[in-house]
Amino acid sequence: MKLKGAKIVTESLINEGVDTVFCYPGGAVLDIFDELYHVQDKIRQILTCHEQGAAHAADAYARVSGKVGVVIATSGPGATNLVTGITNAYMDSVPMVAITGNVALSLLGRDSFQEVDIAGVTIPVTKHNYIVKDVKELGHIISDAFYIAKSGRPGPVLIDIPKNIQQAECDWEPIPVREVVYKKPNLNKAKAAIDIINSAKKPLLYLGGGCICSGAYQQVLELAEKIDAPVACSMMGLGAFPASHPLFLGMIGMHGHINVNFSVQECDLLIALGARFSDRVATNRDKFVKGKVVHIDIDNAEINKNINADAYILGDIKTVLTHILPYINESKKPEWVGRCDELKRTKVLKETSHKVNPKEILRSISKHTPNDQIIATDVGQHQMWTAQTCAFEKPRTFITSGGLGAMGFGMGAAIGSAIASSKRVVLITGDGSFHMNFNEVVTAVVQKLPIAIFIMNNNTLGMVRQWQKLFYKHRFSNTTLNRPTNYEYLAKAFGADYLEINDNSQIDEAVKKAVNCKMPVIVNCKIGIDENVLPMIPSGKSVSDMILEIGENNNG
Ligand SMILES: Cc1ncc(C[n+]2csc(CCOP(=O)(O)OP(=O)(O)O)c2C)c(N)n1
Repeated sequence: MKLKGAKIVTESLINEGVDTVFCYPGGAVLDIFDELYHVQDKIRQILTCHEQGAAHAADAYARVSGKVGVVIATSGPGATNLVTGITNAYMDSVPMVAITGNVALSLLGRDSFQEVDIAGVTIPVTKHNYIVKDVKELGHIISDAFYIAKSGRPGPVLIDIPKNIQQAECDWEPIPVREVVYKKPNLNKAKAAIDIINSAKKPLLYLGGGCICSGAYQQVLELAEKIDAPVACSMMGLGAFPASHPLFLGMIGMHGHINVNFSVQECDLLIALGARFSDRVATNRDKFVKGKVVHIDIDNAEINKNINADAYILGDIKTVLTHILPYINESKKPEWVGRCDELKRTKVLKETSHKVNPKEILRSISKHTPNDQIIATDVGQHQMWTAQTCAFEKPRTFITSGGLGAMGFGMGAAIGSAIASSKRVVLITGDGSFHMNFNEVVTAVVQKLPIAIFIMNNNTLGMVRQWQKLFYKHRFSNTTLNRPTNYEYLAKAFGADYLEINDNSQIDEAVKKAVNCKMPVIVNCKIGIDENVLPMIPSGKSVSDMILEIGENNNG
């Protein structure tokens, strides 16, 4: 059948199983939006306040649902506003398709109104991108884009569609959706890794986000229990293993639990699964691990990139584990497990009490929510407290900006999470981060999304203040906020509810109310300006340099 390019876009999206898009219109995508108008019953369309919010929402939608997130924006500023969101998805390996309009082909390259070479801009932060130059290619490009976004190591793909291509007509037939099929690992090549695993006396699993996007929970659990290996997660891996399981140790890395980083020092084998040894985990690459390393990952480029592997297997974690598990010998290691337990019991951070203790709020949230509660965060201290304190029992429940660390991720992420799950979502944000994206509270109100927004309001850009204390002798350059924002008025102005926590004694009641909200509610948590995130291994340093307390008046 003969269709307009813009109609090919909507038909192809429907054909790919897309039921939700996050979007913002403009001149260069009017044709596509006109077609979206006709398919409102098939594709839910979430109009955000800013394209960045739309991109973060599409990203979180993908993380929660396991599907490809879709965002649509206009040319020029619409397209450039997507860049942070696209980069965020790229850094955290999230499948996303971003569709942008552009000026007509005849106007490209002439500095036309709202013309930006968005394909050029996003080359380093997309898995692949396209400028559609012929309407006959459009259907295949969309089909390829979805396949590329979700196959191998997932990531974002951008399709830039000039206006005349949206208006041109050509024949279109639905293209069968290509499912991702993973190759079985070559067992001969995997033998070295299997032998090392079978001979380890003190193995430790290090789980990354790859375990979550692969859906390998059952296999990871089986491996851990079969070889009696305690389990550490990177921030991106939280939720890949139930936090209540006796073998679970906690989070690894710069702000990881003390015991976990000590266990890594003592293990004779670290089995990294879908994890990439980022500099937030291997803060000092030379001293990070003394034992052997077996690395299993889907991305060849990750092998020996940051940490050398004694053996590796390339492939999707679930597929690889399914095939190698029969060759892994069952073995009990009570001494090693006991040692890790002892570290877990004894290497505990001393917590001092505060008027409003942010960790107390997070513990209360854990207590009053189901074990599949989705918690999204922004970026800063509040993010690390959440990662350290909340017990993530299920995969796809901790939605956070890992690799990019993008303040402003939170509100969009909470919206995408709520829409993907049709459930109540908790957002933990900071006063700095919230000011970057609170416009999207309006989107949440319009969509009637039950999102409990906890602002850890410390009147500062807390994480940066902490670095200024430690490394810049308490010179607080541009981090103390003193903003007069009245969060109650702000909530009311946008149509959201409002609660306040001024004292630890108010925590439980406020949390209970907030996590039962039916509409967005802002909870203003007035925590102290000098709360710190500890422990901390400074960049480039190792476990022996771990900081366990920070004096407030010691001039750094
Ligand atoms: C877009 C962006 N700009 C700057 C930073 C640098 N940065 C990292 S954490 C942080 C402070 C965050 O402050 P806030 O959101 O109030 O959270 P807190 O650390 O106080 O919990 C800043 C400025 C960033 N990560 N992202």
